[in-house]
Amino acid sequence: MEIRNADVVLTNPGRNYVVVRLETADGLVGWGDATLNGREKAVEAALEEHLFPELEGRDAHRAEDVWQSLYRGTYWRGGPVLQSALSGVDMALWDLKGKAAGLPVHDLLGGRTREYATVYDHCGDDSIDAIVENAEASLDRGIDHFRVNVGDPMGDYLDLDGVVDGVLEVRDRLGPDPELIVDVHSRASPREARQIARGLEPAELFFLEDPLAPEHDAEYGALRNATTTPIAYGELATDPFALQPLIEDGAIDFVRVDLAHVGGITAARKLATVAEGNGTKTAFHGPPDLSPIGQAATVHLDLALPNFGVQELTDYEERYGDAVGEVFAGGANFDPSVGGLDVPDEPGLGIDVDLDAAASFEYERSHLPKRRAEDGSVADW
Ligand code: CS2
Ligand code: MG
Repeated sequence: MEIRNADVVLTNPGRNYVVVRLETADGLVGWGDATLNGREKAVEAALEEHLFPELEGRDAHRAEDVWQSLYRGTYWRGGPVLQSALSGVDMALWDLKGKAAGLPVHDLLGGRTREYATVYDHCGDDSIDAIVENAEASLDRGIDHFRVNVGDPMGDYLDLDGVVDGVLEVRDRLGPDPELIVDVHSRASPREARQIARGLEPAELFFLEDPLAPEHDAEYGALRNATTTPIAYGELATDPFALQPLIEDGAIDFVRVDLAHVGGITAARKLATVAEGNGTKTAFHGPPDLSPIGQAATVHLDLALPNFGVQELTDYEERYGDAVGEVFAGGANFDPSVGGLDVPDEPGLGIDVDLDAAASFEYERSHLPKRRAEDGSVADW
């Protein structure tokens, strides 16, 4: 199954996505997601100038060998740009392998261990009333895992008293049953993270998401020992092997890497297998800046993993109307009767891209918001 053509397509049906398209000599087409929010052009150049020339003529079945040669084999391993590019190639190779075999990707990964991937919904808002209303609307859609961030993410989001008191009030209003999640978005210092995690113990969170940034990896063990609040970590991780010691040491409870940033299905699966051995579960990143191809790849892996924990939900139609659906057909679908995501039992990832529609939604330069503290210094967004 020789790789003949490799292309990258930037499209913006609501937000920017980086789509990898690999075609074999037999005319099979595989799709991958290489979106890196705000750095799309850098990934496009990495693919066109550096990764694609190495793929020409390679055997598309050898996903692991391609992964190794684009990761270790280039000496300059890791980093968000190169790992996102590699992720897109890796997903497209799994898609091709499934299409060649006539099997869905989750079958290639060992087969289903579950019928659907339980999701968590974004219910954060400015006021407690609004959060409770959002959560009730989610419950009506069959979802019982909610992310309940309190406050404006650009403002008082990390006001320590606000976040703890607000979430405790949300718990009070929603009762003991729903599973609650709070995303710190890597904004806390180690001291703040300990305070938030301990302050939130009475709320019995499902997990506290990404309390610390990757430069504080060494602090996760201390945080874990300081609190009973479960810790999820990893959406910023772009070197899978840097995360491995945290999993092995039991310093985190959920691995939430992003399949479009950590090195695709191949990398996320390696980490999940390490995690299985010590009872750590997965909670893979599923934000709107992951394209439906990335979402489909993630759900295929969710369905196959014995240690799946929960899947972050993005509902593209709800957010962007019909536009995303005009470019991407198929992929993961949400089933309200179970509150979970599933993928069609079609060969490969089960998703298709309409290139004409993609071209009609032109890339628009944008980047993540920049945030400054009250004194004018740069703060983490
Ligand atoms: C967030 C993301 O979904 C999440 O958990 O942390 O929306 C994050 O802000 C974006 O992926 C950044 O590109
Ligand atoms: Mg997050």
